[in-house]
Amino acid sequence: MSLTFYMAPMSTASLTEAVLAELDVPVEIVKVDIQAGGTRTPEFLAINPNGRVPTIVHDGTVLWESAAITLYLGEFFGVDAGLFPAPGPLRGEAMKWVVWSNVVLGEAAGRLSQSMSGDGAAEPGSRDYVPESQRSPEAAAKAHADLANAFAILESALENKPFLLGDYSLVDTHVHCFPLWMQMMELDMTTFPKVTAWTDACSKRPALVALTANSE
Ligand SMILES: N[C@@H](CCC(=O)N[C@@H](CS)C(=O)NCC(=O)O)C(=O)O
Repeated sequence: MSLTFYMAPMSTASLTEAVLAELDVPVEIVKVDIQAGGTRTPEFLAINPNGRVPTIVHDGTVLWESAAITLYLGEFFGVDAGLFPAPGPLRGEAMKWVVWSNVVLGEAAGRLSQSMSGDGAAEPGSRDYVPESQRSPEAAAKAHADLANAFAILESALENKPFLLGDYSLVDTHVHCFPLWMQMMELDMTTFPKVTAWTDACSKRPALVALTANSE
């Protein structure tokens, strides 16, 4: 089995990094320096024409988009590891939450980050960088409202269960990275106590604690 993971620290690739840490599968890690143009070389664009990380190559199959990667790794390695549901209704729930987290929650979080300057905002040189002149309080307020709405959905999903599918799964590994990112951006999360407690519980998973310790 061969598995290569193209990543950059503190990027969307952190989601895949967390999923791989939970799965504990042998992986070759290739660090790509975004600021130095590592995502725009002909070699990298030949693997991922979007020029973005995360990207994985598993036994010759190239995958990009973090949600697709989590679902693929879940299906391939996670079912046997007891971290991802077999095909059936719970698998559908897993697909729903992972895709939603990228398309709705992550999209709003990305807009909020782009509307801010300083820590948490995309660095100059990144494709996602928005120059100061193009940032506006209106865009920030809209991103904030959309994010609050997404967190409210997550808060009510966690009303009666500790994890999104009941038991801990790769869905939690993936989705909790978004509120974790917002915590790092010092977003006030006090109105979402269940999301905060769940994010903390996910971060305390031994594999994720070890991952954080190794990357410091
Ligand atoms: N929708 C993609 C987003 C990936 C993405 O935006 N990655 C950024 C890092 S956070 C990137 O690789 N940027 C490269 C660049 O700016 O050149 C996913 O979920 O995988």
